[in-house]
Amino acid sequence: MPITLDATAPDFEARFAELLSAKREDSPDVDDIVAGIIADVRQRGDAAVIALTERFDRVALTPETLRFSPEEIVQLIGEVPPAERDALELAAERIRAYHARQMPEDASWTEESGAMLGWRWTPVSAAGLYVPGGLASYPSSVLMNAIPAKVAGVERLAIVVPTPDGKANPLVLLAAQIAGVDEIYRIGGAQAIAALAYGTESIAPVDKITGPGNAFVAAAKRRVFGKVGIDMIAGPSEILVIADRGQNPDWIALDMLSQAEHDESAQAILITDDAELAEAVSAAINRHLETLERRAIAGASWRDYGAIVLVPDMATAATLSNRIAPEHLELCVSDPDALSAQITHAGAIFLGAWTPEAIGDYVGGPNHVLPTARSARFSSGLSVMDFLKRTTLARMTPEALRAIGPAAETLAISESLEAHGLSVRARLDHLNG
Ligand code: HSO
Ligand code: ZN
Repeated sequence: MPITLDATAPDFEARFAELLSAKREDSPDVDDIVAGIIADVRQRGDAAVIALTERFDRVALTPETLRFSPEEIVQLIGEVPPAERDALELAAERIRAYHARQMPEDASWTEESGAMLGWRWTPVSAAGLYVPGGLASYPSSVLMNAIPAKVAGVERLAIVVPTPDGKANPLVLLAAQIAGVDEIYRIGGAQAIAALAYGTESIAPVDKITGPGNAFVAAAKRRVFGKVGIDMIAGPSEILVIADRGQNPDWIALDMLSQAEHDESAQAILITDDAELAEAVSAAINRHLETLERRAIAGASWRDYGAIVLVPDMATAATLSNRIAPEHLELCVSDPDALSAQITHAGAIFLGAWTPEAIGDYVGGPNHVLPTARSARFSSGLSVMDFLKRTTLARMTPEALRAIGPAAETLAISESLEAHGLSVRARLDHLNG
């Protein structure tokens, strides 16, 4: 049974602390295997990738067929029904418009001395996007990863997606095409991450790798970090709903189940000041769990990690929510704006009863790659920033060097870095004739 907590009970702090520290993912230790795979790909390139793909995906490839050909893509994409194509295009348009607004401005200014300072943003040249095969092969995630990269100006965007037993997902290919992806490779696992990071004869290396994956992919991303940039290591999905009296319990139940159905380790939590609503939501969840297609997954998530927290007021709800720092936060309350103003840690906020979290997963516009496992305390969802770098700019004038150069010289001497000091002194001496 999911737990029910009462914020006014004497043992609440202890039980809430337990909820916060519950370890939801026991990721198997695959690091040794992954290290071996990466070494193999670095050493043997295409040959290693091909052998590993044959072993894990049961697909026989050649250097020529590692990559989907334009003809294959056109043919597979042709299978997608118009309604799904239209929906993907609408989603892509809205995600593109939202992320275009995130583009940061360059800045520069001139001080009185004539010194100029500033910074400039430039995109990474090449990015690689991992798309899982099988159950979690989400076309929407292709859009969420690829569009920010393209909006940021990434020139070369490559996708790797495993095709177990040769089966490709046409919707994934269509999403890639709509997003403007340049290359698609039918490889997956740690070998795909290694190929993207180090390159092979047929796959040019990239500078940044994003996208979700299983424990092998996560371990590989950790290992190639430093050689390339990575996004985050995403954990199982989470939703926290804060609701007050008068809300629709059935809608709330479905919103909670929408994240619970992702993963047995997903977490859905309700915080409310209305015990009757809590009862009604719990009953509605149980009712839906009898018929939902993914009831086995959603049911396990709800049973093992679900929670209902009763609070005396909405201020307490906000405080507890900030301690949880949820990936998704729904404010199903009469005044969502007032409550939202009190939220300091959350990946994404959904305001009011008319905003199911699923809108954010697909068509709202904001990114659905969000910080999980309380990392919203210190990080943000995927954005154009993940594909941009900031370069700082400085230009001194003789007057500026006269004004601030001596302090640099003093600090250089105090750090025993003589050449540093002399590089400034030589110019100051020149100025002094
Ligand atoms: N809610 C997931 C993303 C997703 N939902 C993809 C549906 N498709 C991320 O937390
Ligand atoms: Zn979702």
